Amino acid sequence: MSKPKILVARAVFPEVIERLSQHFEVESNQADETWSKAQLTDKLRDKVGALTIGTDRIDAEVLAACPQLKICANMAVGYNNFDVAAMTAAGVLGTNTPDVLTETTADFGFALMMATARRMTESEHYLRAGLWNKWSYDMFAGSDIHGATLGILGMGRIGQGIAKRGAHGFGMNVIYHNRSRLDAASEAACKARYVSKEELLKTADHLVLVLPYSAASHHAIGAAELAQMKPTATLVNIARGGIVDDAALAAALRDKRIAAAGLDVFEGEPAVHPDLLTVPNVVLTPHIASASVPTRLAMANLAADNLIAFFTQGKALTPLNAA
Ligand code: 8YV
Repeated sequence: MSKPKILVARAVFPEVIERLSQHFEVESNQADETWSKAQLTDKLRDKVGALTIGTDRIDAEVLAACPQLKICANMAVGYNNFDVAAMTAAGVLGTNTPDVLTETTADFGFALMMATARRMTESEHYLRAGLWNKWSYDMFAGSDIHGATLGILGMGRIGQGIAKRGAHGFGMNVIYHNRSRLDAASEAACKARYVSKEELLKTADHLVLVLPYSAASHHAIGAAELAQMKPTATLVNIARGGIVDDAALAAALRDKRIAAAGLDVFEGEPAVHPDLLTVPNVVLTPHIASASVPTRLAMANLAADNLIAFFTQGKALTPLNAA
């Protein structure tokens, strides 16, 4: 019997391709070519499954052209690249990779917050440029992490991971806002207090964004929200581009309406708003919050396991819809 045909849309660990090849006829993209939506659609046309990443858009148009498709396994916890309603209507299952990246991503969110507050990128550029010829008392003086108020917008698994690091490791006062309030035990574990979005913006010394992207969270932080923050505050976005209005943020950073920002995700990435590249008080990283070797391997394996379980046992491990 011939094996089911799947597409692995982006380059991935060779051992994962090898595992998948035991179960499937795999078309892969180990050269990591950038495919247009039309090219992706064309490659998916004769496939029953796909391993995708956050930039592979699966919507009604793609689904209509690929009637054999049964499952798309995203190698990401976020899945705003999937039109889940259209997938359900087309009978296509979506899966993501929760849990395996929580701690690694929380580590990175915390690291980015610290680098932002303590001006690490800015000061390294200064040193590398050969500008350091004497020490001064206020040279790159930033703000403290320990004892400060940590605000978290979006209190899912990763948000709670960051809250725990702040509360237990650094004695931070943790406040959060979320679509729904956590239960008392989860709040206690994070030592976190639920507040309104307005109070969060006004009170946080360091505000970390960890909410999923949707039409409702588009530009959740724009000029009006930035205006409510303390002039000494920092903002960190490890969630998704589009949650922050990057043009408004660049203007706020330039005018010192907030002290600094740390950004791992961008509107329209891999393009970065040109104004963000010219302001010094921002730490910029290329969407790497989950990028430790063990975690990326675990994500790829979980995506592969979803495909294997779906075709061998009729049930995926981490489904997003009931298709
Ligand atoms: C992914 C991410 O690496 O999991 C997510 O939602 O943003 C990252 O961990 C990226 O989206 C590639 O799929």
